[in-house]
Amino acid sequence: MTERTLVLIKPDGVERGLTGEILRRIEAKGYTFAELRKQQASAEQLAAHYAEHEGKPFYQPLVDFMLSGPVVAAVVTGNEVIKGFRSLAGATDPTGAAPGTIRGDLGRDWGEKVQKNLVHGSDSVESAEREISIWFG
Ligand code: RTP
Ligand code: MG
Repeated sequence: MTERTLVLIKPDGVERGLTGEILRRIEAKGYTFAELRKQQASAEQLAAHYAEHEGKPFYQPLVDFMLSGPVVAAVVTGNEVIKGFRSLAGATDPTGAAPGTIRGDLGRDWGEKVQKNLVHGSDSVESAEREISIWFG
């Protein structure tokens, strides 16, 4: 089924010059960019985006990290793209993420309070619609 998902290239990915490499992998997989925009996230956007994590120990370090530089936000479309992009991204912890994935090939654990794992992808149809409205209105 054709779906859309919200992908973020997090500040570590933009800062390390990996935007092109990450977008290339998504496009090479056969997905399409319906929207694509580099932007500085606002505190309000991040509070909404990460509401499910409020109260967890990594919440404030995560928000601070996401505010530390620009992100690239994209609406990506394709058949089963929600699951497919998370498969491309790999496991949350870049140290354990499988080689061949974005996090496995390009990410590592920096020993910091939050996992700087390069990308975000929505985890369900409901999350995708909610997150797309946060980032693209
Ligand atoms: P995402 O939402 O970014 O696509 O990643 P995910 O589903 O794999 O991970 P999730 O559990 O939703 O966590 C959101 C983001 O919080 C950071 N995190 N750091 N213990 C830690 O250091 C830790 N745990 C989570 C990561 O940036 C993760 O992607
Ligand atoms: Mg998540």
